[in-house]
Amino acid sequence: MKCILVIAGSDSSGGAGIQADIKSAYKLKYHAMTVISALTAQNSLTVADIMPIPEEFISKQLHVVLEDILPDAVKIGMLFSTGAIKVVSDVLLKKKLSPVVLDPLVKASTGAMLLKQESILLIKTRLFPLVDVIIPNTYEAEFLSGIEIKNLQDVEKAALALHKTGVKQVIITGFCSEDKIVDVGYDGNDFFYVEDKRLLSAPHSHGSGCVYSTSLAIFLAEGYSLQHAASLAHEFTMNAIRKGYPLGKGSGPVCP
Ligand code: PXL
Repeated sequence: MKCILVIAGSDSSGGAGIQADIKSAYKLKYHAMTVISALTAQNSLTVADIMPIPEEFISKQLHVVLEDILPDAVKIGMLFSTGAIKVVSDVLLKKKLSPVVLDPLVKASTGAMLLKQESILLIKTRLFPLVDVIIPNTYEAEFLSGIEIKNLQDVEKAALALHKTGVKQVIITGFCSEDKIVDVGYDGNDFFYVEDKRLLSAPHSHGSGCVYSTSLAIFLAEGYSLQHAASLAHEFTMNAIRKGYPLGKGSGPVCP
């Protein structure tokens, strides 16, 4: 059985985080190993609280799993604390794991910060250079690069700025212009674009970023090129958004 190591936070409403990662992996016939970095108390309207898992215990989860099982792919989601960033970076330095996809989460769609203020610099300097791909959405790309994104050229500028941190490859997802949505990839040499029609309505999209990053890691593990994997992950995620269902009073979960 092929397997993916997911390092991420738990979403008590079951829509995003580890729960979305497990569903995506299962759909793509991968077993998911789940190292939990933080617990969130949330529903479809709000993240009410976050409890970071102590770094010693994140480290223990990682070491015990990796001592026994070598993953075919790694996806890193919400890390939140500087301790989590340090522990994950240390493991990536010591173990040869690949492909490693990092979703540099900053904020939940409902507004709560998923990355502590003091973690922002550390994730860029310590973790970015150790992963294969980062997949910020447009907001995260602006936030992490300091470049305001108004048009496609700005997206490219932000991708180049983020690439300068030492990360090998960057995909900025979900840039919207008129009736189109574009994911912009930069593989270290060239740009590529995954273009699609914007959905007229996407009321239930909670967890879409998690579905994208987990499926991208799996498609890369299956041997597809970055561009091909990006287009398959885009398609997989759009389908999950189309099939999202109403649950709770806010945005319901996607359905991978
Ligand atoms: O969708 C981003 C995300 C990822 N991981 C966790 C989350 C959220 C959004 O709420 O709670 C744990």
